[in-house]
Amino acid sequence: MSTAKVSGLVYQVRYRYYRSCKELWFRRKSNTESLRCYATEKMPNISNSRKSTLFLGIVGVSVGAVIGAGYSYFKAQQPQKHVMNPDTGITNNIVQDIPDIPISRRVIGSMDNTGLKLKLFQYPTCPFCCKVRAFLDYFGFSYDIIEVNPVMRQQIKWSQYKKVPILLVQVDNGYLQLNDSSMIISALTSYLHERDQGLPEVVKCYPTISYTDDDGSIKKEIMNRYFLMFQEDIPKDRTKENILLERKWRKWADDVLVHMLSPNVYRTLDEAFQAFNWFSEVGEWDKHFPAWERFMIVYVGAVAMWLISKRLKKRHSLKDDVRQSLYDECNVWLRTLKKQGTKYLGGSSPNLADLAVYGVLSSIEGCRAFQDLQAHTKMGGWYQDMQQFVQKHGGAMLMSS
Ligand SMILES: N[C@@H](CCC(=O)N[C@@H](CS)C(=O)NCC(=O)O)C(=O)O
Repeated sequence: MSTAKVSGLVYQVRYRYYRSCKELWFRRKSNTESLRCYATEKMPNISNSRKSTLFLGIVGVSVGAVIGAGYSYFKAQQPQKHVMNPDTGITNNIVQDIPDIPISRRVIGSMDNTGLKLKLFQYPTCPFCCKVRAFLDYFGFSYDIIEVNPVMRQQIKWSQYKKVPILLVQVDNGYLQLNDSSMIISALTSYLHERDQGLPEVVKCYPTISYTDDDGSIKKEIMNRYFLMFQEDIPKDRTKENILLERKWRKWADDVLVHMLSPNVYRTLDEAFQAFNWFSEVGEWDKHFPAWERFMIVYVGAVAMWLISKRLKKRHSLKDDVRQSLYDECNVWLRTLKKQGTKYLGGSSPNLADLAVYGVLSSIEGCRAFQDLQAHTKMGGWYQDMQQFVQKHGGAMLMSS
């Protein structure tokens, strides 16, 4: 890669990184409102020296108040402290000591010519994991799957990041750890377009930062996770507009559509048990976990999720009839496609937003909520076409380009 290309990329990354940081900075309210000035109408009759002491005192207090107010105002305008997370920050997060965890399943993409050795730690029906699998399958990657026990999570004990999906990419000195579904998808897509850089270089474009939230808690955020990193020009088959649109709807899948799922899937205890039994079936939990563990996951998981889903319904302001909220959001998606006049958001073939929406919905495919969705909306036709595309590795031509 030429120096010009590298500096172009570095500039883009810096620009996007600082811009994203800026969005995270929270400003505290100014407390200058609390300052008031009081004046007495008439000075009491007191001696000159006492008068000058009083005068000096008043001047001192006023100057102090002005400086204090100025300082508070200045501080209030400053961004909250944010720090690069040393574990998953700008330097690649390489893990060396991964215990020997048995692989649950191996997926072979016959056209995969990347040479990447990928391990996906997942729950089979987690919407974020389904999104990553939809992406990997569509583009025809080969990868190993490791099923994680969702209650004990012993398969990811080695990781500081405690959510799934986690993708490990084998590198010379260990494994490069990629956390977060959207970051995984953006990094791998960028890599497919710019292979001469190497994945570790691409991953540097997605640093993690920590920041203090309004409530004082420490939060972490992966920068640029919806951004594709092209070194110079955008690819010939893309326009700036469709890149922006794709990004917008990828975010929608994570921020809106995903929140429709739990209240619908765990709407009643009966539906929650039915859902967990389906999870057990697709994840082949009978093969990967001992019977007592499976029994515990299904029973503890179903009751816990049924209870939690009530809170999630409130938190995300779903309607009393939660199904209606799910139908409404899917209709928003269908109307967008109709307005654009194309079968997929990507045009005649899917883009990353189509894959995200499909991936999220595929996580509830065996649940009653999904049957109801098909019966009450026109989502079924689009979904089945997407499924064909993904299962037939419709995007694998990018492997050969
Ligand atoms: N932003 C993350 C969210 C991942 C996430 O929340 N995963 C859930 C499973 S669906 C999780 O692992 N939760 C923690 C847990 O199960 O203990 C992503 O897109 O990958």
